[in-house]
Amino acid sequence: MRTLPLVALLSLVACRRAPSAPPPGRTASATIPAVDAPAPAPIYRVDPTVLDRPGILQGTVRWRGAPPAVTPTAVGVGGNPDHCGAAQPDPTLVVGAEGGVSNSVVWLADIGRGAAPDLSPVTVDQRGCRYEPHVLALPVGAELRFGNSDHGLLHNVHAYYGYDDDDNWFNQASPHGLTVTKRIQRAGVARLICDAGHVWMLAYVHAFTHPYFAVTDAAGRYILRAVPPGRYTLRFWHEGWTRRAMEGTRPRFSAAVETSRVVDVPAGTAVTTDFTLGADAVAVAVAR
Ligand SMILES: [Cu+2]
Repeated sequence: MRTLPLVALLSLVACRRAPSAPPPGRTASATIPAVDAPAPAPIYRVDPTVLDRPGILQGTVRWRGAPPAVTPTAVGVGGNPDHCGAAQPDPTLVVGAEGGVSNSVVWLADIGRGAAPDLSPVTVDQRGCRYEPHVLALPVGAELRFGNSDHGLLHNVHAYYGYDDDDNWFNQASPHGLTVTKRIQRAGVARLICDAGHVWMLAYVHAFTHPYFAVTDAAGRYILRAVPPGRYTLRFWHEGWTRRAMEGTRPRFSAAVETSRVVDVPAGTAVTTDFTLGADAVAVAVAR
């Protein structure tokens, strides 16, 4: 089912952004307005009265062309090679057999009313010296639980809000067999790294005040259900995949790739918006 013109195209150049500064945008061509400067998110209220005939927003994130080679990180002496092996894979870009890009996040940036968020706990495991999953999304108020499945190995979860190391969330030792729980209190993106010598360990936690978000699966698919009819700003995020620097032995990657587009969701209708990523680190949204 499609409700938007095929030609609607929007492309935004990826850029590094501060949490309070939305990325500058540029409209290539669009029959639906591009979003240059998203407005601040409204206060979200649970309101069943707007859910009589909800719609669905769905789509796929695909890689255009051949995926770039990703560089494994060598596990040095301080990284417990007896547990973690000689090298660990780069977690940033995962492209499936059909070109689907997992670990992208898609959400509604400006929804004010709708369904209640699911506050079930979400678990991230530390297994094989990696975070599983690598990208998580959950609502404010939900519990984030950390497990450590690496027998005999101490991890240390250090969480920062944003992309730099200057806004501490928590710093928590995570021994094998112990579950650590943190409640999500702030919307936005946070970054998890390990301070126990495992410099390749990296995860992202996206938090929202509403339930309208999704992380793409192994086929690159996302789906937002129970969307009240209306016009929304659909936001796309991928963490970025180019190594730009080493911080000691820890790799630091390029800025996240982000874009937005305006979508109309008619009552009782499924609307499809796909996203394409490429080596030029530009995200393109196409309605179909
Ligand atoms: Cu660790």
